Amino acid sequence: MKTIYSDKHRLQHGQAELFGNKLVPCHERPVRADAIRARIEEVKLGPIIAPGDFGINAITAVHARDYVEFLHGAWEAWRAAGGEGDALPCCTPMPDMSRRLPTSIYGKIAYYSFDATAPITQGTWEAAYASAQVALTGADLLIKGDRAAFALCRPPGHHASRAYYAGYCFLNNAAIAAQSLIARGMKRIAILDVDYHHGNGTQSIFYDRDDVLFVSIHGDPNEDYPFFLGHADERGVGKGEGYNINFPLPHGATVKEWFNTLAVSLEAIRKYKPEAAVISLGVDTYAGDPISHFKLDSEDFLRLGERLSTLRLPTLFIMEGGYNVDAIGMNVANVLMGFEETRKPALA
Ligand code: OKP
Ligand code: ZN
Repeated sequence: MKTIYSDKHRLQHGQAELFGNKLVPCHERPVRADAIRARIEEVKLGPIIAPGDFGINAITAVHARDYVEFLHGAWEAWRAAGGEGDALPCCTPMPDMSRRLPTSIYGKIAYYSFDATAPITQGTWEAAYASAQVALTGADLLIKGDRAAFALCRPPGHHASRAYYAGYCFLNNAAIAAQSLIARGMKRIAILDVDYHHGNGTQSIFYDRDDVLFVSIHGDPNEDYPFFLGHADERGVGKGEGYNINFPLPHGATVKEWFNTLAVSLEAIRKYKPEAAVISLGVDTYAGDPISHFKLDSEDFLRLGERLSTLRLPTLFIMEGGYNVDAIGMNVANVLMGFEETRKPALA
């Protein structure tokens, strides 16, 4: 399968994120994508290609225009207002407050964000835009008949919603890709989010829709980020009811439980009969991940790829999380190789 990759990911290199009670070096850093790319080359997964440009409209099909305009100009406004270093929010509005957009850039940053883990830097817009185009190029390959593609997106996307950024994410690459598959004629898309963290943004974007099924396996939001979405009783609303499926698992979940949950997820996807699958691929389920609590080992990622191939669907992999830089390349490539290996037709 082809990998879509842009060097522009490097333009997102924040200095620090708020982690517990301290500012620590960002977990989401450029070397992540470099390590994945290097491993893809090493195992000869297939050609690595540059993204095309599918424009801004494919992005505003998912995100609010005012939010996109804010992201586009945020860093300059921050600098013009005397902001130093990267832009981080100081607060976030609560439900009993007004939802009026402040005129101050400090207030705007608070208005459009949900936490202080996604620093806006000089290159954030350009990197996030390129990351979305990487995803859109993957969707384009599927439309043109490729059976699978790997969008090596960075920054990731699944925590970003229609009008807010969060958790290292600015534009929701998986949602943008899924929406473009629909716009280009597909009737039903299944998004399976296997990142350790719940894909709150993706869930919210498609919550009232039945043309995109969202299924997620993740750390229980009682115990883990993003805390305020990801519970099993969030099942969708209106005609979207029944088309949002969450599988929260506790910190101590075993690998066996995780794969059993994957089997149930795949069954739900089969029942939905989608035309394509979009996989929000995070490998922060790895036992050695510095910020997560599941226990998958590198071999388990081969198995994950094999299981995903049993859907027999055109499949677009969208890179999300994974923060053990020494293992991220192997873990991601294992998913993709496991997928490719088992979809080869059996020898007669
Ligand atoms: C992004 B993705 C853990 C704090 C975590 C933000 C995590 C963002 C994860 N104590 N803060 O889903 O991999
Ligand atoms: Zn994650």
